[in-house]
Amino acid sequence: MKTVNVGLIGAGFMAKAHSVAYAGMPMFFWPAPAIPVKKKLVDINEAVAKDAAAKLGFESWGTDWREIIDDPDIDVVDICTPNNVHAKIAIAAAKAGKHILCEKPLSLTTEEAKDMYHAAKAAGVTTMVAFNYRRTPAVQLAKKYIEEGAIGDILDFRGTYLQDWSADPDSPLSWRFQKEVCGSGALGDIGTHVVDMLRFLVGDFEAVNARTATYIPDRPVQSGLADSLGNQKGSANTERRPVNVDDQCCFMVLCKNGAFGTIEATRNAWGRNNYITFEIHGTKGSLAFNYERRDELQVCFASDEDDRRGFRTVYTGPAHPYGEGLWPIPALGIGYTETKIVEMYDFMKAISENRQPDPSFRDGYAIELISEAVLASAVSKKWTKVKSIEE
Ligand code: SOE
Repeated sequence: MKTVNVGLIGAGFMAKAHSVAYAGMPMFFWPAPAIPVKKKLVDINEAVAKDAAAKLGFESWGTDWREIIDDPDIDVVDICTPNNVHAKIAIAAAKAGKHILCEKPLSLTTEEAKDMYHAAKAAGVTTMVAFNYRRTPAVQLAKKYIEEGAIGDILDFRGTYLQDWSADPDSPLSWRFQKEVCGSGALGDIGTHVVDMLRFLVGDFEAVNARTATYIPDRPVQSGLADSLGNQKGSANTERRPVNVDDQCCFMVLCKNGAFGTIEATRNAWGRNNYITFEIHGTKGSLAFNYERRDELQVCFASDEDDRRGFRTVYTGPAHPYGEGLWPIPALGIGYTETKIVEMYDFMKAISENRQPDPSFRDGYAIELISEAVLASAVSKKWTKVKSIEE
């Protein structure tokens, strides 16, 4: 069976998620399209790199990402770094002929996204952006209902991604609050996941009208290298520095097919942990999903008898997308790990079939163009057209 040698850059939460998925994917999907081999892990900090490589099962480690690019044995470059270095690593990887998996959002700016897309296209390599939530079987089932016309023409939709890990004003100023490193705040970090899902389900966005807000203008400087995602609180004596990105972002969307929607993202919603939801209303029915109950899809059909009409729950299982690899009885329950395992399956399958998967760098670039329009609209306070991809 074909093996694919992986070089992973970064050693945080995502490095762990991807490493578990590389190991687990062939245990779920057999025969696997390719067997990932964890060759080398790189992090700028030597101790962190050494420790992560041992813990996550990599054969070797290093401190310079160019070691991975220059290594002829590496087939896949997996980018799990903060957003500000995605572009330079991805462009170098493409030029070296490596396939690329990049964490979301794709880049800091649309210019970077365009360059990444063009570099990968010119090199003919397979690319994927790690928007894993669309791979939840219930989300794929929603797509199936829509494609089959089961809910008719889509009229409108609403999507949310609500978290509370940074709602406390004393939670630290990680890189996720510094524009130079992250590009945007709640919008890029979590809003783009919902944009990806709704773009996948409903279609391309034409224009947006947005409002963004920064609720906590400064935060305590974080100590240590790892992003603590709110778990390390500053004390009264800790130096505070400004936040220059959005804590909350809400926007209306007009799709190219005429559907209208709203999308909301915040990391300041006390009580909401990973509250990714959508509701889609069509001329013949509705669909609703909540990631906190990720094995369920709520469906309602207008054609039901008046006295029976209402949302029913479909629990995903072997009859549903990815069911052949996941668990054998509906509602045994999948988790975050399974969404990443499925992501790795689709990525390895695309590599072995020499094609682009969804979402590829082209989709990542399209989402950057949407984010750019959202941020521009929040300033102009006007409807703003989403620019087209420059092929
Ligand atoms: C932080 O908000 C975060 O880790 C995001 O960056 C991830 O993409 C999301 O899946 C979980 O929350």
